[in-house]
Amino acid sequence: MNADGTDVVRLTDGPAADTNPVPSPDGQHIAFNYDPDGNLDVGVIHADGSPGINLTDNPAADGAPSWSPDGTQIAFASDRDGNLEIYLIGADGTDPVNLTNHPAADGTPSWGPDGERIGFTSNRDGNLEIYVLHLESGAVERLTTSAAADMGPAWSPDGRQLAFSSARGGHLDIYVVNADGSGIVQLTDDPAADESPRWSPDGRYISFTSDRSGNQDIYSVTVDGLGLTSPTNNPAADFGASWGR
Ligand SMILES: [Ca+2]
Ligand SMILES: [Ca+2]
Ligand SMILES: [Ca+2]
Ligand SMILES: [Ca+2]
Repeated sequence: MNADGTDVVRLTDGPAADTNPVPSPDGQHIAFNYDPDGNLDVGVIHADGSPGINLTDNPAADGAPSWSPDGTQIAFASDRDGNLEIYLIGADGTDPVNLTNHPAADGTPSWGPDGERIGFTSNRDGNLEIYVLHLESGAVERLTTSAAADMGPAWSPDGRQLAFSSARGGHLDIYVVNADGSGIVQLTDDPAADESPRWSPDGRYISFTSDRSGNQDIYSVTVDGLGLTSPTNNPAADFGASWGR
């Protein structure tokens, strides 16, 4: 879909809800959440709509896919080991690895553009916060410290910032934070729930979902917070904003 709302393309046609489409870095594949057989899985299909694979194919709930920058792996969240963890898996469905191994709920991975860091959400310190996992060392760094829910991080294309949603202002709004946890800036301020931020490829806009019009629509805001547009204004629910590449 273009930023002006044209060229909306239906990518899946399953009986269950298919949400959160995420294009691969080369644009050739789409990863998405779906429910093919009674539990949530991550599917990967060809961008032209030809059949793909059930990437996870596990009785647990598997979702929230995020591609590695080189397109060879996908990070996702699953409770297959008893609580939510972040996993890596080959883009062909091989060799899932538990990255977080923590009794708290760890979810919504976002793979950084340098390939070396994964942002995620966890309640391991008592409430939902944004964390960064350094893949080589295994070190986990906490970026937020608010008593409210902070969640759903998304790396900027230049790797310098993460967008996230937070209820710290009394309702869910979109914020950005530098990758070292400094410089938090609030981009939206609306009583509706603004969430699931996604950066435009040029890093100038952040799209997000909001129910501010009474149903779920996709909006975008300029990163300086001065402009808000609504590419979709559809009476049906829109979920999972994702910029094409
Ligand atoms: Ca599953
Ligand atoms: Ca966990
Ligand atoms: Ca928090
Ligand atoms: Ca809001």
